[in-house]
Amino acid sequence: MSTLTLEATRLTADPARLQARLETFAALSEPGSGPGVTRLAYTPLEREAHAVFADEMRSLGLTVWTDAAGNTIAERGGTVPGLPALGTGSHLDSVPNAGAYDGIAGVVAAMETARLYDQHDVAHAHPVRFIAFAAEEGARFGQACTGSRIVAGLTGPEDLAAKRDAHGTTMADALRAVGFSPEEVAEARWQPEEWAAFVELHIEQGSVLESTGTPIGVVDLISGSTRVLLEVAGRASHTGGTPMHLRADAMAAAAEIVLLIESVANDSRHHGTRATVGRMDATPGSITTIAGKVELYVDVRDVDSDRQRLTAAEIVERAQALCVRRGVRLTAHTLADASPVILPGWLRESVAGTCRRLGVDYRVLPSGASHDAQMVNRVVPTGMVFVPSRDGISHSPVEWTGADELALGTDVLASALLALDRLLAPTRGQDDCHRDHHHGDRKETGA
Ligand code: HGY
Ligand code: MN
Ligand code: MN
Repeated sequence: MSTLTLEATRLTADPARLQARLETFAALSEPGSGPGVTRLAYTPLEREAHAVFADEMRSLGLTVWTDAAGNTIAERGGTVPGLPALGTGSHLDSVPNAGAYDGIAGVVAAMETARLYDQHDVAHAHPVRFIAFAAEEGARFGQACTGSRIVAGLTGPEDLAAKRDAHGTTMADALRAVGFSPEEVAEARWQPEEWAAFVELHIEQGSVLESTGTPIGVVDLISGSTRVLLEVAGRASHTGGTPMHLRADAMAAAAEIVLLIESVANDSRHHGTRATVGRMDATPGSITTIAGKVELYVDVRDVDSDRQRLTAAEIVERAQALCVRRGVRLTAHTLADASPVILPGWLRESVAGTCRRLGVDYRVLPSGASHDAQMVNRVVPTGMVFVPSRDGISHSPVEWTGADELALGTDVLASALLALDRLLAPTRGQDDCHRDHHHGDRKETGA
């Protein structure tokens, strides 16, 4: 393999190839599921998308395998034996009626990076692993980032057996249905010594980059999320025969809870908190029956770990008091709970240095959304590159990022990984231990 000097050749991604991959994945959507893309966690469609990823990676001569959690990993060998891996990737599952970019942008950027390295016969000391994570979206089972939580050792068989979707299917059953054994997921766990660094490219899913005209985001912090199911139990009864003062109306109570949640997130103590009820299921859901039961799915996000949990607790407490006043019963269940994560500064600065070297304008910013990077960072130092989202919209069929915008992000990603390869490569005589644990005080190579 010829050695590519970083200064000599800027790796330039092909927007048309990126667009073609995005369209291939977007076509893998549940038939009859309505607008946008619906490819939920641990479904046959998600596995089809992983097969598309695996096929292209195999065509480049990479070694490809799928782990016990359903994550697909493709490795391009390094030139120095025995070094830990660099990694990049994102997820291939979607929320219902999603756009074509959330998660997918990071996977197609990883695929394009592998192709650029092959095309330019790039040599890198560390092996580079390109990854498609499974089950990142919490839309189906409530918990987000399951594939990456498993590699980080944060989720095991008991979790998988406890989480259920709207049809009562457990995550464990869904894994079995697509050919995996939930009892074996611990085999997918990553060992820190096998990894050097990881960088995920993702769409911003907000409007900071677009509103400031900045093409690239370098993420410093990823928001946490606490998700709670609130079950309001009233008394189903005839809407005509039951006078207003004799009701235990679960829907009216739920409606007041939704507005309570909005008011908490909007009050002066909660700058930066986001609290949402995006789903509400009423039973029996009939126009002539007062709702006997309503389930509200609450999502609390914050960049401050304490405030995130305190907000969720305050919401439950105040909803409880409201229900007592209304003569209905409240039960609260925590569905998922992930802490905000501050990404390592040295890695963030290395990615920023790559933007400067490439002459690409960038902005350091926090992520309002959760990401696989949040879980991966528990095992290996992680960075994130954002590309703009039009109108800041995501988790919607109108989610959109320009192919040229994604190509620029891919240029940054491909070069940033090579800069990390140089930054972390063992130098003659330097003690490995020193290298691993004190790279924070390294001079920035500006590479
Ligand atoms: O919900 C999230 O923040 C991510 O899109 N899974
Ligand atoms: Mn998402
Ligand atoms: Mn995502």
